Amino acid sequence: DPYRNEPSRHPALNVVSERPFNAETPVALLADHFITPNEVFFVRNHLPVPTLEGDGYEVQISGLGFQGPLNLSLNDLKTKFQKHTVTTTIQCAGNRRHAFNQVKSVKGLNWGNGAIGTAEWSGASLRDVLSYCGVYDERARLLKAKHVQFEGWDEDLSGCPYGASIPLEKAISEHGDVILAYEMNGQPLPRDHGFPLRVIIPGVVGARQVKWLRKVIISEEESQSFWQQNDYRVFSPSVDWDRVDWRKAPAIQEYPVQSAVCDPMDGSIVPPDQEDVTVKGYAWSGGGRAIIRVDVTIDGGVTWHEANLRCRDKRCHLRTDSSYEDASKAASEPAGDEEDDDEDDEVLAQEASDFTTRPVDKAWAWALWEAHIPVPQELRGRELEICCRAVDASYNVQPESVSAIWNLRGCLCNAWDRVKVKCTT
Ligand code: MTE
Ligand code: MO
Repeated sequence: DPYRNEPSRHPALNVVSERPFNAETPVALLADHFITPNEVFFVRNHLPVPTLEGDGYEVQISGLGFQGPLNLSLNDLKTKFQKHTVTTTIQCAGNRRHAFNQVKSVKGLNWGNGAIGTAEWSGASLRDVLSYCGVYDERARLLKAKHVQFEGWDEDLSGCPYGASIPLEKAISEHGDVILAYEMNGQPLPRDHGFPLRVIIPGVVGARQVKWLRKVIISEEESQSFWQQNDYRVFSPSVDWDRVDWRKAPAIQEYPVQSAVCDPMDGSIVPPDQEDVTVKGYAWSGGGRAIIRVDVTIDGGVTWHEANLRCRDKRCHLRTDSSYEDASKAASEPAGDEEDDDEDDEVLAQEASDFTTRPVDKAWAWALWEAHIPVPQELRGRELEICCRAVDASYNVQPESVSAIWNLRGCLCNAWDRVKVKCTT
């Protein structure tokens, strides 16, 4: 049984599939914590979890620009390179897929809104590691290197490992903030999240952020893995499984703009005499594009209400541990110290609303939001549909309908989120 050595898991996770293990964070929990706790962070595994030891663990770096493959131990990564921390949101390309299934069924795990989370990841910067190995911009270009491939220790029955790649540019850019992470929220990586090492690629879809990292390969070609070539691509709604040609769409890298309602939950009940309804959720965009606005409506888009944003953009950039003492202190505080956390968020909420002083690029982490919407007399006692949509720093906005972006594999569902609540007792 390839699944006999799976780690134990927190009972609060909403399991989407047992083998391989896939589970989402309960959405009510997402909206309440800027940093998602490790134990309830969503898990997306394609294969059994490999059993690895930190001692003796090595990652192999090879490919164009090298004399030969170079092996770096976990200890090398911890001692030869500066430790960097980046606060970033990871979202699965299949997050919110259930909404596509309501239009016409798609192939894939039926994720709700909880295949997303935010953590503080620490490790060596991939840029530092590659430059240590002798890969620097000019030389890499001369050698026609264009991609960095990653392979995991998890394998399918034919011995094929999970794999993915990103453009070399993202890996070696000063602004890429890609790290080989050995810590998640100040703890060694949990087994489900890649122990002992994974790659964290801010602003990019979850599928490229390979866990249980075994190899890094600099190459002219993209990863040839199934997941890079024949999966995680998006086609027109008219393309079906008989006609799909995977070469006709690029592999997903940066995620588009997204938001979802976390509270109230779909199908919940709001007292009929309530004068206003409080709505909470998350918003995020790929490529470091900050969320600049979230709009919420309860009347189908006739009236929009602007939500208050809580974000920590200033802390989302890659940083060395010495320069952000307050942040590392906050991260090491025991969980459950909620009061301090909230105060912190409020200060930042004020800063967040001032775009003349706040940098809007490289916002790797999400914004949490909250709106208080008056319920007009005529809507009380009825069923309400709450919709939200976010706008990012490039003024990208979420599309209105799910059917317009339906695709056979059910990836990148970012249409307005819609939640129905009943105003009855
Ligand atoms: N890495 C390996 N080795 N194997 C996997 O199955 N799944 C990917 C990515 N990295 C995967 C992987 C996908 S699709 C996602 S969304 C993220 O891991 C999820 O990361 P998490 O499980 O830590 O939340
Ligand atoms: Mo994913």
